[in-house]
Amino acid sequence: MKISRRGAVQACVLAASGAVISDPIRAWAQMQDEHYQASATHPVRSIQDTETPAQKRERMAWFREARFGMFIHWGLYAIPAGRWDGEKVPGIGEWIMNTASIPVAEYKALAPKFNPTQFSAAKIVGLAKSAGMKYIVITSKHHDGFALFDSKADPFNIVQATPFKRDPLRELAAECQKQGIKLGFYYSQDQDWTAPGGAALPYGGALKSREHMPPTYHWDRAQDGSYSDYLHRKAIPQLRELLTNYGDYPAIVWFDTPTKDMTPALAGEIVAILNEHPKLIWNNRLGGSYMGDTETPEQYVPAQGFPGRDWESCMTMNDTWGYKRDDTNFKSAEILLRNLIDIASKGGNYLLNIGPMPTGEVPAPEIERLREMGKWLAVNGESIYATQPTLFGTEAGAFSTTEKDDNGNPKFVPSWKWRSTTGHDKIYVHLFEWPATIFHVAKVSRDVTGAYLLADKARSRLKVTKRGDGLDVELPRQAPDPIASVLVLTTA
Ligand code: JFZ
Repeated sequence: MKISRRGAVQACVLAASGAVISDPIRAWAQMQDEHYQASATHPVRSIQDTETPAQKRERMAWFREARFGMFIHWGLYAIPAGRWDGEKVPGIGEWIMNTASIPVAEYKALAPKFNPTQFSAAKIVGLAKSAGMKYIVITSKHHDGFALFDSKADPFNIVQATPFKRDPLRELAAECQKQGIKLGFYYSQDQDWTAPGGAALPYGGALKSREHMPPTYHWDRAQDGSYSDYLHRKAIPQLRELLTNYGDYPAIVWFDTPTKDMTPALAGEIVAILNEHPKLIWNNRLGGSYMGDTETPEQYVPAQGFPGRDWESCMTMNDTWGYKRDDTNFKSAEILLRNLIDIASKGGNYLLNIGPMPTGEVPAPEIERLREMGKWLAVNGESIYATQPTLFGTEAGAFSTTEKDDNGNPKFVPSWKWRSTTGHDKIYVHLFEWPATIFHVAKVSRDVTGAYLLADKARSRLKVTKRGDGLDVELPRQAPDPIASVLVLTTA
C-alpha cells in the first residue's frame, strides 16, 4: 500500500504535463502520504472501518458497475478563463486566483459578473447520458471558496452573490433524478483562499514571487485566520447543507488536497457527519489518515490498477479542469476511449472532466468528444459496464528492465495492441490494432466455447482453432471500428 500510493502521487506529479506542479506540492504529497500511514486508529471510526464486506459490496455496487463518470469543474474562474490583467496565466484555470496572486476582494468581485444564463441542467445531464456516463461529480466549492449552491452558511455563493440567483446543484439533482444518473459533489474542504483561516498551497508560477511563503502560503492578509474556525464556520456547515438539501444526492463526496492542518481529530468531526449517510461514497482525499473508499489517480492510469481498492482515474480532456479559453490542447476521442478501456480492464472508473464556460455552455470540443465516446459505447458498452478486470494481464505493457521512472522504480512501458475485460460468461477483447486475420488468445482460466464481434448484430460465429496452450480466432479483413473493435469470447 505504502509504495503504491507514493508511486501514485509521484506519477501524478509527472503526468500533469508541463511545469505546472511544483516541488512543494510534491513534498506536500509525500508528507500527506507519511501522515496517512502514521495514524493506525481513527478518533472517529468511519463507515469503512465498521461495515462488513457484504455491506461494503452493497454500498459500492453502483460505482463498481458505472465505469464512466463526468467531472465538472465550474465556478468564477471560468470568467477570467486563464487570463488576468491581459496576461496569460500558466497552469490550470481553476487555480488562477492562487497562481496570479489575486487579492481576495478583487477575486470576490467576479461574483457580480457571473450570470450563466445558458446553463441547462437538462442539457448537461443529457450530454453525460449520451456519452454513456453513469454519474456526475461537480465542484460545489473549489479552492477559491465560491459555493456553486444556495448556502446559508456563507454568503459567497451563487444565489446570494451573483445576478444568476439560481442553484445549479438543485437543478442538476432534479435532472439526475429524472434521467436516472448519480450525482456527486466535489467539495474543497481544506483549501479555501477567500475564507479567513482556509488553507492555501503554493502552486506553479506563484512560487517565483515573494508572496506565498510558508507556513501559510497566503498572499493576502484577508486570508489569515484560524483553520479550525474556518472548518467550524464554513466547511462543516456547508458540508451539512450539501448532505441534507439535495434529496437522494450526493451519492459521492469528492474531497481534495488535504493538508497537515486537517488533523485526525478535525477530520473525525467531518467523518461523524458522513457516517449519518450510510450510502455515501467518499474518496481518499479527506485527510487526517482516513483512506475513504476510492483511490484517485489524477491524470494517469495506474499500471496495474489498485488491487484490493476501488479506484477512479480523473482526467482532463485538455490541460485544465476549469475553463481556459487559450487551452485547445484536446486529446482525441481515440485516446479518451483507449483510456476508458484501459481503466475498465484494470477494474477502475474513468472520471472525465468538462469545464463549462461562464455562460454555462459546455465548450464544443468537449461535447464532440463525449458524443463520439457515446457512439462507441452504444455499440460496445456491454464490454465496459459491470465487467471485471482482465484475466490475462500482460497486454497492458511491461516494466522496463533498463529504464527507471522518476521514483527510481522500473518504468512501466504501456503497450497499445489490445485490452480485455471479463463478463459473467464472456471474455471481451478490445482490439486497438486489427491483426491480419488471426488473433491469438493466450491460455486462460476458462473454456472458450465460441467467438463473435460485438459490433456484428448477427453475431456470426468466428472460426476458433486450438494452437499450443491457447486459441487462434479468425477475424474478417476489415475492423468493425477504427478505434477499438470488441471480440467476444463466450466461455463455459
Ligand atoms: C486537485 C485540484 O487542486 C485541482 O484543481 C483539481 O480539482 C484536481 C481534480 O484536484 O489537483 C491536485 C491534487 C493532488 C495533487 C496535484 C493536483 N498531488 O497530489 O500532487
